[in-house]
Amino acid sequence: ETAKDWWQTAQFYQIYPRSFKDSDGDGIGDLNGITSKLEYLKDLGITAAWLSPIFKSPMVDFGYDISDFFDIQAEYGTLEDFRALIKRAKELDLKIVLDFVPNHSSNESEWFQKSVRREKGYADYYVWHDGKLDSTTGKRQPPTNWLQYFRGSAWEWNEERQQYYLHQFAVQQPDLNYRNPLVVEQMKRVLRYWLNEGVSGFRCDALPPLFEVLPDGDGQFPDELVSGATEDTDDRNYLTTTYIENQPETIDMVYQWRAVLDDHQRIHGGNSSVLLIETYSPAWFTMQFYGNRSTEGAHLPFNFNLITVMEQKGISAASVQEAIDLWLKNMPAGRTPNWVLGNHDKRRAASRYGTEHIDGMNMLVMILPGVSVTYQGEEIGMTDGEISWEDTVDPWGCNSNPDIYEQYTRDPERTPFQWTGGSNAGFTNGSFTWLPLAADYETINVERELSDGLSHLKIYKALVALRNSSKTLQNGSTKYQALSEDVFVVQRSLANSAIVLVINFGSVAKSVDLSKFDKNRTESMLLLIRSIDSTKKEGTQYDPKALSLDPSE
Ligand code: ISL
Repeated sequence: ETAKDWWQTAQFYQIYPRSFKDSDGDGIGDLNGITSKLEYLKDLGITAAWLSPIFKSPMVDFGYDISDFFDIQAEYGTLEDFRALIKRAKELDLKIVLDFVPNHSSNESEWFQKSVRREKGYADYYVWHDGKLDSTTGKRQPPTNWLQYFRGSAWEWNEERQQYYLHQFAVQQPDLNYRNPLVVEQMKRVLRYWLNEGVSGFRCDALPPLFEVLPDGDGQFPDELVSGATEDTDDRNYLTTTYIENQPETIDMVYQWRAVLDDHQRIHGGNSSVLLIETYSPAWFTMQFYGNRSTEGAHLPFNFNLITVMEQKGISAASVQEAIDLWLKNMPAGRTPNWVLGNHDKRRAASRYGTEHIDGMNMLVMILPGVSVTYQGEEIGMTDGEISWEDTVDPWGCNSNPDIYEQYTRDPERTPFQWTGGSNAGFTNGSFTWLPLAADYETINVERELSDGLSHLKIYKALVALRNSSKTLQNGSTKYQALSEDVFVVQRSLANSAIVLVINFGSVAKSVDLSKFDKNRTESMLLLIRSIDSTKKEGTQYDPKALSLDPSE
């Protein structure tokens, strides 16, 4: 057993900077706010934090539309503030990972402005096309029927250049052209720049749309087919995404970024830095990001199966088993698995799974082998905010209408972090918050949960502490099984020790016979049950033949 590198046993935590902590009273989270809360993360046992984008941006997509990849958004702070954050993190031995948004820039980026004007070196920085003429009306039409993620066409006419440009996200997020070597090199410069500022790696945004299919000999792209997934012709699910997602060149680009990171370490020394890949793709594509026999790729392509499988099939022991199988049975040998319950694009875990399941799900991701990733607020069981149409700011929501926006908007999972039960949940000293608070902040907040006996936060802390210290959880073998429709069990074991998690997803009490699950090892088990520090203490004696579980325990 070779020693594990820091990222292989990391406890990652996603910070959404706009909503984490405001230090200057403007109602918008900022870097100094984050720095002031690094001790909180340390106290939780977090070992690495990933920050959603902090770069200069007109904030159409709240930082995922970057106008200067080498500068900090002024409302979040300055480069000096960022350096202070990195310095404090180093003192606390916390790794900081930045968001890398390679697919597109903001339309306010200098690169795009120059490209519109066809300036030398920039003319082909983006994906430009003349479009086509409708044979009957003679009118100009977009080159293809391709749809953007945020509803509507993926092509926008530019009056000045007299061409269409491709945008797989909002109109204000033109897609960079990765078939242009200048773009490829420019984006590697971005990686090197922030590595030199002391970051420990990158979460790479939106990989599926990085490349599109090559045009034919006449420069024409193919139309997508009607997929049948929805009747709504603006919804991306109306069409297939065969030509605009998951192209093989995308995998190779990630391998090139990995080489940038490894080269940096070879030249400058220090710890390894990581690549985390955001992709909602089928396993055959996702797993390639890890690398192959000859080339290293990303350290961790995110595993979203505990989100996506359960969105489709609901919460049950069987769907949990399916989600775990989907990763562990497809992952190439020798790679590190990971487990994600939520992020800033998905409904809050506590709202999606039900508040009664949040402790069980946190236990699950922390007992499973490899890395777990927590989205800010999951540790206290934050729930979705209720955001009216009038208050809606997410472009995906705004591109719909008052009747259907709730299907699309991502505002509910982005409400300000709940530090206290006081004014504006302790998020800001000012009176304004950029999104309304979730209604439950007076009961669900850090201050209260740190003092309450059996809170989500206390359970979370106990779990992370166990994970960080337990060789069985770090190196042990893994066995898991749905014992019935409701009861799921995971066992990690190393030599003579075993840690077992039993979850009852059902709404009635259950008696479970664990001896069927593992005949040989029913004695020295440390059982993790929801009531980790109250009635059922670690190491308490249980009858493995008749373990009683309360509903949702
Ligand atoms: O949100 C999604 C599923 O719920 C995805 O379709 C999402 O749009 C996709 O995974 C890309 O997301 C990332 O890039 C977007 C940005 O809006 C998201 O916040 C980010 O996570 C564009 O940069």
